[in-house]
Amino acid sequence: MSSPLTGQFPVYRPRRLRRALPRERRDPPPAARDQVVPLRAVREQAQHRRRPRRGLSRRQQLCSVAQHFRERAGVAREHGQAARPEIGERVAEALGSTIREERKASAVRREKGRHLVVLVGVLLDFRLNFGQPPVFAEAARLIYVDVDDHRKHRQAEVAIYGNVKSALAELDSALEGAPIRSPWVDGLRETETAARARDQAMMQSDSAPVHPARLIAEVDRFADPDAIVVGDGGDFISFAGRLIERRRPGLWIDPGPFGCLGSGPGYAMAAKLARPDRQVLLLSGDGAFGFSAMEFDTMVRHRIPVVCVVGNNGIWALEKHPMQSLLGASVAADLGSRTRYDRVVEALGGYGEMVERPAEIRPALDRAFKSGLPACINVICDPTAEYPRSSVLM
Ligand SMILES: Cc1ncc(C[n+]2csc(CCOP(=O)(O)OP(=O)(O)O)c2C)c(N)n1
Ligand SMILES: [Mg+2]
Repeated sequence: MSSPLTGQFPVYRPRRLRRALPRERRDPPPAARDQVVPLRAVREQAQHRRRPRRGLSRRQQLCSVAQHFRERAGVAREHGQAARPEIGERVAEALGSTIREERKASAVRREKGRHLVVLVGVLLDFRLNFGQPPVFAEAARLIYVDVDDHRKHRQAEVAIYGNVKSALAELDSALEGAPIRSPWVDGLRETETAARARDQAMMQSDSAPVHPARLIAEVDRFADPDAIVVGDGGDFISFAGRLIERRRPGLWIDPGPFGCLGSGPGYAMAAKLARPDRQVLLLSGDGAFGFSAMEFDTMVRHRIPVVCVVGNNGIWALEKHPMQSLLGASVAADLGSRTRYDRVVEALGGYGEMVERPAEIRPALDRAFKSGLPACINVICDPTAEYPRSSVLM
C-alpha cells in the first residue's frame, strides 16, 4: 500500500491539471468546437431543472439525476459499468427522437434501425474499440456528455463538456413530452435478452477444468447485493464485465482504461477499509495475481479480509488466444499450470483453497468468508475457453 513514489508527483486539482495539459488537450478539437455546448450555457439554461433531494452526496445526486433521465428516456434498467457498448446505444436510441438516421448494415447488427450513441462519462478506450466498428457502427452518430474531451477518438454529433449532472438535468427537461417509444424499446430488450440467453450455455457449463464464465456466474450468485467486486486480469475480467451486473455505481472496480494489471489487491484493500461491513471480492486472473500477490502480506498484517478468486487457466488468455487466431501461434503467454496460489496466501498467513469443479466453488467461498482472513480461492480453469470478443486488441 505504501508507495515510495508518494510525494514525488504533484497532485493535480482540476484547474492545475487543465494547465498541465498540452494546449490541444485543453480544448475540443477545432472541428468539433462549434458543436460543443459550453457548460455555462447548459447550467444557465437549466432554469427549471429537477432539484435533487437535499442531504445526498454529489455522487448520489448525479445518480439520481441520471436515473430520472434514464427513466424518462424509456430505459428502465440501471447499468453501473462502462464497457458495454450496447447500453450506450440503448439509452441513446431511446432518446433519438430528435436525431435520426436509417442505420446502414453494420457488423454489430444487421437489422435496419436508428443508431445514435450517447456516451455519458465514458471514454472511448480499448474496451469500446476506440469508438470504431465492430463495436460501434460506421454510421453511428455520437453524443458526448463528459467533464472533458479525453479519449473521445471520434467526431461527435454534439459534445457537452462540463458538469455532467447539469447536462443530464437539462436533457431530462428537454425530454418532457417526448413520445413514448415502447415498441422500439421492447425490441431492444428482446435483442438483449436473446444475447444474454446465448451466454447461458457457458455460464451453466459443468466442465472441469472450470469454464471461466461458470466461475463468474457462481461468484455473482454468491455475492451480496452490496458486495464490492474488484476485477484484475485479462479475459477472466472480460467475462466478469460481460456477465456481472452490479445494481449501483461503486460496486464494481476494474483496471480502467489503461487495463493495468496488478491494480486489484490495492483497490480491494481500499474498498474493504472504506466499507468494512461489506463483502469485498477480488476476481483475479492468474497472470494478474502474479503482479501484486505480495499485497496479501499487507492484507494479513493489517487484517484486511479480502476474498480473492483466482481464475487459474495457466495462461495469459487475453494475449494467447488473439495471437493464436491472428498469427496461428503464440509466444511468451504461458504460465505454470495448476500453480498453488492458494498456498502462497496461506504461507503469508491467509486462508487458501484450491477448487477443481464447479460445485465446489460456492462452499469454498463460504469457508473463505467465514475464515475472517484474507483468502485465495484458486480455481483451475479451462485454458481453451476463449472469450467471445468483438473488439480488436492488436
Ligand atoms: C501492467 C500490465 N502489463 C501487461 C499488460 C498486458 N496484458 C493484458 S491482459 C494480460 C494477461 C492477463 O492474464 P490473466 O490475468 O491470467 O487473465 P486471462 O486473460 O488469462 O483470463 C496481459 C499481460 C497489462 N494489461 N498490464
Ligand atoms: Mg490466465
